[in-house]
Amino acid sequence: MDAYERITRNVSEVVTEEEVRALAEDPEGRRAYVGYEPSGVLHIGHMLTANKLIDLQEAGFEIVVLLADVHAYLNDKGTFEEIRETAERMKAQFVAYGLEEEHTEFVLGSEFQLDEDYALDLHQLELSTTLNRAQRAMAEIQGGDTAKVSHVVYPLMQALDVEYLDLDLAVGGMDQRKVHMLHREVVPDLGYDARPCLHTPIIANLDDGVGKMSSSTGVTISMEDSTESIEEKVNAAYCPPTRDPDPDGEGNERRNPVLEIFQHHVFPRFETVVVERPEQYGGDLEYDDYEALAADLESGELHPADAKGALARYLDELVAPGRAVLAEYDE
Ligand code: NAL
Repeated sequence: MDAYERITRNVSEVVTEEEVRALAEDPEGRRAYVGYEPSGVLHIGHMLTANKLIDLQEAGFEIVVLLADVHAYLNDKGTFEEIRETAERMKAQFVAYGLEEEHTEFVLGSEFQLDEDYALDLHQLELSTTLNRAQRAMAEIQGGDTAKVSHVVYPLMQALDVEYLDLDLAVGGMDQRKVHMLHREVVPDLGYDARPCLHTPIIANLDDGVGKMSSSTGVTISMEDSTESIEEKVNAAYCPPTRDPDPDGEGNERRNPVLEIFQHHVFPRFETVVVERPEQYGGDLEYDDYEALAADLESGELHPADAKGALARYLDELVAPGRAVLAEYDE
């Protein structure tokens, strides 16, 4: 797999292909980043962007993980003290998940977002951006029902951070794309270069294959899940014998979360995937890539129940190191 292929595999959007191709030609030492509002427990959405960071590390990138404490505060996620504490836990779970520590820099937003230069640049963006534009950028990120002034400051800060962290590539889920587009539109006015972006897909809810899997609205998998609870959730998952009919999540069709997790979480992290089956049902099946597994599910060669059994085992393996970290914190 060449660098460009590795950098862009499994992504929903590349902005722009030309700019990312230029990075892929010389990826050594380039800086890619993701930002997260600190939360105490990593869930499958964090793990998905982390898989992309691991791809980027393998391609030679340095990774910056922004633990966006000020953003979490602006999005009403708790007191500043509480948020700081969860940031530490989050960092430990990312390292356990597989980000190489020697090529990953963890930065707290508050380390630079409270500086004078930053505040003045932010105020300049506030002057040049309409309320409507900022609110649209925030629509998919905002928590709570009532829009607060903080919710329009938030995307402007995120747009500015890319410059302040001296980054070459911004990575985020599709829910971040409007903020990244805002970044590309507004930072040139401050005399900064707009940066290219990669957007990863949002996986469907496990239980019904609709919408976005998140802890607030549906069944998700997190580092808090025991082996048994992963088995239970995966066994109860919606798994029609068809491939994803709507890979970019643009429509309202029900999707196949079991296949999506195989594609985005299992195959990127394991060379081969073994589906265990008793001899009387044909014995074990082995897959080197997602396409082959999806084709077998579609043809009926692979039964959804067997696919789910394998999925639960691999997810458990991915979650286990983070689960151990959380257990240490709870002691
Ligand atoms: C991501 C988030 C917050 C601040 C950021 C700053 C720079 C780059 C990325 C950032 C979190 C993200 C979320 N908006 O919804 O989780």
